[in-house]
Amino acid sequence: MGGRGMTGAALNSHCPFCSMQCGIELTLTEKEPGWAVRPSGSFPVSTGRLCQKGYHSPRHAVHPDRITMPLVRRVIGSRSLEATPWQPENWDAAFAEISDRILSIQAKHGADAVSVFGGGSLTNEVCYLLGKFARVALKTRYIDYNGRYCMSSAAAAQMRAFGLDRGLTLPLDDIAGTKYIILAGTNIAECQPTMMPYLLAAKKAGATIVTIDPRQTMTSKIADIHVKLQPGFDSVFVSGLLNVIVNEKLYDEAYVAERTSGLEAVAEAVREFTPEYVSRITGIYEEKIRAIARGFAKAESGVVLTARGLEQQVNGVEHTLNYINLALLCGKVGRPNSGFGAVTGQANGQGGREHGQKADQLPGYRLIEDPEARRKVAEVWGVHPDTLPGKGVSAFELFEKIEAGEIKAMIVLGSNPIVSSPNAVRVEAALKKLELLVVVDLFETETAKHADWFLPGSSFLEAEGTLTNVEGRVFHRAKALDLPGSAKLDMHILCELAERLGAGRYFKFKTPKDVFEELRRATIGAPADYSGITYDRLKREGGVFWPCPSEEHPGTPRLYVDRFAHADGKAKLHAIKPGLPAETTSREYPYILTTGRVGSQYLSGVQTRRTEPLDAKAPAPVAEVHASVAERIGLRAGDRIRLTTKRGTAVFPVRVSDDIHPTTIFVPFHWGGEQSINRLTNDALHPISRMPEFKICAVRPERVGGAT
Ligand SMILES: Nc1nc2c(c(=O)[nH]1)N[C@H]1C(S)=C(S)[C@@H](COP(=O)(O)OP(=O)(O)OC[C@H]3O[C@@H](n4cnc5c(=O)[nH]c(N)nc54)[C@H](O)[C@@H]3O)O[C@H]1N2
Ligand SMILES: Nc1nc2c(c(=O)[nH]1)N[C@H]1C(S)=C(S)[C@@H](COP(=O)(O)OP(=O)(O)OC[C@H]3O[C@@H](n4cnc5c(=O)[nH]c(N)nc54)[C@H](O)[C@@H]3O)O[C@H]1N2
Ligand code: SF4
Ligand SMILES: [Mo]
Repeated sequence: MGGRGMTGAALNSHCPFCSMQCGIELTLTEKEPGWAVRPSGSFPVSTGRLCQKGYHSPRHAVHPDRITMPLVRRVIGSRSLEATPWQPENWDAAFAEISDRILSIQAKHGADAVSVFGGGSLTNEVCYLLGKFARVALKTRYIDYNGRYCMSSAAAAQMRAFGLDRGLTLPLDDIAGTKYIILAGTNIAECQPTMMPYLLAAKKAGATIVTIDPRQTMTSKIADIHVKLQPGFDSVFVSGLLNVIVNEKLYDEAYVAERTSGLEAVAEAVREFTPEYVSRITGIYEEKIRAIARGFAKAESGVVLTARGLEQQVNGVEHTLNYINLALLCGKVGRPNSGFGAVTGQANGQGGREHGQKADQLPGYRLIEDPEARRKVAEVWGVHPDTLPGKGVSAFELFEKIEAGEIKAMIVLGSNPIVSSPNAVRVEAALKKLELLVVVDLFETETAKHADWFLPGSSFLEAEGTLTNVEGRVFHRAKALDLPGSAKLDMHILCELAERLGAGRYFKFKTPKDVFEELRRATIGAPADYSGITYDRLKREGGVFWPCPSEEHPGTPRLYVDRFAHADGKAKLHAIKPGLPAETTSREYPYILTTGRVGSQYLSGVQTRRTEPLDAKAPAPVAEVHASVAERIGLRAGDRIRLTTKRGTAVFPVRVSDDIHPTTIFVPFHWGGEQSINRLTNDALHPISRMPEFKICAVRPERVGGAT
């Protein structure tokens, strides 16, 4: 542990991985591995539990691979960047040289030639600073972040339906008391494991649980009904449920009349989606459709949760809106033990999308094109509103702009886009075109391999700050360890760089608390109002739900109790016309490739691949295929499978089972290089949310002979 903390003392922190943000208690010890982790008793959300990732979470933070000083590659002559060895450099030289290069690129090509790519694992303070850094220090419109690949379809849908976007409209405690739970495209058992006790408590008290997924997952094991749906058919399936609910007049008439608008259009849109018709095109039995529709509508309380399964599609906003229609028609939003939720993914997937990392956004979920929002935020920042740039483009489109030569430099902080972006070969080629790539990370990631500068940032154990969990609960995470070597806090890297860029007076923050105090002011009266939240309160109360407009305000665990956030106070129902995926199967590419996660790896794998006990459980990606696929391509024991899409090809070990829909092949995405499934995925984007279609593309499987 290298003297980075006090041996024997119990240090409080939070697991850095999923959006549950379980509390951990870290004790440094003399024995290998030098520390011990226990679930912390003081954070109520995780009910004294941790999953495997939480128990092993400190391991990557103290890994010898941590880069602990700035590194540079100055290309000389005709050598390529990748062939040039890293050289250590001191911070002063790093800041001086990086800012010089930024300023000279901007002098030549304009302010927008420099871009920023952020992440959802960062604290609210760093997300806020990153947005301000882009707009005030770099004066560029081009900032976006990895949450675009994550929550953007859910966010667009919730904004449209409710007028506000907070992942869950209800606290987790409400879920434990509900009577009917629909889990669509969400594999909670592997992705938010400590949420399972809430679902199991509900089940024990008599709740019915329905899972909708092309695979029988660990989560579907607790379901009463599993709907094995072909990817892309959620809107069709939900329209079938709505058809039954409308025809049998099962909807909550008083609630729908008083609290929503748009019933007629929805009734009209679902008219043709009779259970017979939906059954014919999805293969789901009519009786199952009727049973779920009746069960959910008649239940005294109910919850619908969605996640990336149906959101990461070019129809992801529409699929989500149809699930929201279901919850609204049955009067299940804004009532006790009821609600809708799009389950947030990353540690700060919620706060990360509220404070200005998004291309069109200012802090507090304000819109950068709204003159009033610009005026308010500019006032807090001490700049003239006219100096703030307009909105930029989404994460993937940043790479398209690099391709087109419009963007010449990028700062990546808290993401590994070469592994996590769709059509990753294209993204890698784009990054190689940059004149300047600066990566702030803990490790030399696949993305950092193409950087001119690597700056060692801070891990979760070293950076104090606030995050906002899956429920919309803001909480405080204390610092547990000192930084390794000469690594710096992310916030200090941004502030010092801003200083060198001539904007130092806007970045006079010493501590995360200083940043939070400004964030509070910048969100006064905003949709995501944090102004009543203070560090003291967070430490005292174990978290506060936003919106929280004053220090006397208790916070808002349950949203929309009296009114929705649209001007008329009503939620909007949306008539959904199911659409096709961007790529449909063909004779050449006869199957659907879908991608996702396994329980022991996390996102681009940078942290968990360096956590031996986790990595040992899933050291490489395995393709899941249905037995009929194996039979068709003549797969034998020990064989591997070659998957080919229009964009690329890769070979994987195979798991054959009947748990997956016969049309579908699943591969997890946590690896880079030859093992990267994102070299095959489609970069088609949703027209509004700009979410890539990670969950559907057309694929050809072929047998690759085994050892024999
Ligand atoms: N272990 C682990 N936990 C994680 C993460 C991780 O990488 N590893 N990542 C975190 C993050 S950032 C996120 S966003 C969340 C993601 O959490 P989830 O969204 O739950 O995870 P995924 O595995 O991407 O997708 C969920 C399910 O969608 C199904 N699916 C695919 N296509 C469709 C479809 O068309 N319709 C429906 N209904 N289902 C479909 C897949 O079979 C899969 O089981 O997890 C968080 N937690
Ligand atoms: N095919 C496919 N692709 C997907 C998805 C999918 O389902 N299928 N899901 C998408 C989703 S939902 C997501 S969220 C993205 C995520 O994709 P990425 O953003 O690439 O995910 P991470 O692996 O979390 O990358 C975070 C990086 O930041 C570093 N890091 C962590 N904490 C800190 C910190 O505090 N400071 C600094 N400076 N660095 C830090 C880590 O070391 C790591 O290198 O992937 C997307 N890609
Ligand atoms: S459930 Fe999520 S936050 Fe909790 S220990 Fe597991 S990965 Fe960490
Ligand atoms: Mo995510």
